[in-house]
Amino acid sequence: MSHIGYRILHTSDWHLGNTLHDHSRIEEYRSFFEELKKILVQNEVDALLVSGDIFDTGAPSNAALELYYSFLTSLNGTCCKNVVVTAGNHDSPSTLNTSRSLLELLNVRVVATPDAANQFKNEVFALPNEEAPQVIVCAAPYLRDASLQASLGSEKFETDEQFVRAGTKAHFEKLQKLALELREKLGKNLPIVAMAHLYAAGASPSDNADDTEYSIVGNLENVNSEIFPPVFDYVALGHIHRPQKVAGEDRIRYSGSPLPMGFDEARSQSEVLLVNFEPGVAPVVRPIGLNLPRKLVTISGTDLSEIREKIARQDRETPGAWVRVQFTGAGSVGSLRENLADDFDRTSLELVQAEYVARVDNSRATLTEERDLSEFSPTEVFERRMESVETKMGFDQDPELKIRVEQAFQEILKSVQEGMVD
Ligand SMILES: [Mn+2]
Repeated sequence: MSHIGYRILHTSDWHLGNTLHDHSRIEEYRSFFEELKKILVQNEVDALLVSGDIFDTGAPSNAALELYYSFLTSLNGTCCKNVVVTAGNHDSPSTLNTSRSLLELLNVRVVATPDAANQFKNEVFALPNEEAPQVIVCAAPYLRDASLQASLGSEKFETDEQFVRAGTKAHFEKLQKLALELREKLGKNLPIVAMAHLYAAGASPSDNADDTEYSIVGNLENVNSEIFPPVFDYVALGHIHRPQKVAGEDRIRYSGSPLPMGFDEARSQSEVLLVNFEPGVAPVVRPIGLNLPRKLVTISGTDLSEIREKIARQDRETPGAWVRVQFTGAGSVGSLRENLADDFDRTSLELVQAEYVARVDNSRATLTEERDLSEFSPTEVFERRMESVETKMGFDQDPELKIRVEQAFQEILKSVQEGMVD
C-alpha cells in the first residue's frame, strides 16, 4: 500500500438485470463495471462496500448473475482486497446466499440475512481481517419485519412507522455494541463504518414525485438519522437512488444508483464515494463522478412537428440516447410510435417509450385510452391481461399466487430478452 490510512469505496443500488420498457441494460452495466474497476485501481481503494439492491429482482437472469460474478472475480489480485455486499429490498437473501461461501474465497463477504439467533454477529467484522485490522464494519442488510421484531424483543408498537423506527434503532444499537466490543478486543482505536439499506428521514428520493417505484419499495416509513450516532465514523447508505448527504452530515451518505432506474430518474451524472480513513482524523469523503454509458431523455411536445424538431436537436446533443416521447397536446394523432418511426430511423436515438400525457391542474395524468398495442411494453400487456383475469384466476383471493405468476413471467421475459433460452 503506497498511501497512508485505509480507503473504501461506497456504492449501492446496482439493480443488475434492470430493463427499461423491456430494453436490456446489460451493456450499460458492463461499461459501469469497467469504469468502477478503473476507479478502484486508480485510487488504490482497499475495500468496496455495496449497500444493497445488487440485483433488480429476486430471480436475476443468468446474464445478470454472470456480470456480478465476473466483476467480483476481476478484482482478484488488485489493490481492492475486500468486498462487502449486503442485501437490499429488491434482493432475495437466498439468491445472494447461494454463492456466499464461494465468494468468501475471493474475500467477498455477503451479508444477506440478519442472524437473530446469533445476536446478529454475522453483521460485524474487521477489514481486511482481524490480524491486521483497519476498520470495523457493521453491515446491516435490508431489515424485514422479522429482523426488526427480533431486534426489539417482545416490545410492540401502535403504528408501522413506530415499529420500523424503533426496530431499526434497536438493531443498530446492537451492532454498535458488538463493534465496540470488537474494537476493545482488537486493542486498536479503529474507525467504525455502518452499512444500511433504508429510507432515512430528510432524504429526498428524487426531483420527480413520480419516482417512488424504485426508490422506496417496501417500508415507506423512514428512520431518523439519530440512529447513527457519531460512534459510526461513516454510514454507507443504499435505497435512495439520488446521491446525497443525510441531515447535512458529511459522514452519513447515499451514494445513489450508478444507472438511473427510469426516465424519471434521468440525471447528468452518477457517483461513487471514496472514503479515506487516517488515524486520528475524521474520514475524508470524495465523490467520484461516473460516466453514464447511455443518456435517458424525455422529449415532449404539444404536436408532432414540435416533437420532430426536438428529436433532430436531441440527436445532435445526446447521440445514442434512449428516448421517452410525451405528447402533451389535446386530442390524439394515433400511434405515436408509427408516426415517429421514420424520424427516429434518421437518428442514432432509440424510441423506448411513447405516451400521451395530459396536463390537469399542474399534475400529470397519463391517458391510457387511444394507445396502440405497439406502445405497450410486454410487461404492461401482461399486467393488463392479469387485471382482466383477476377474479377468474382467483388472484383476488390469493395474492401470493398472483406474485408467483408475475415473477414467472418476468423470468421468462428476461430469458427471452437476453437470448438465454436454450
Ligand atoms: Mn434500490
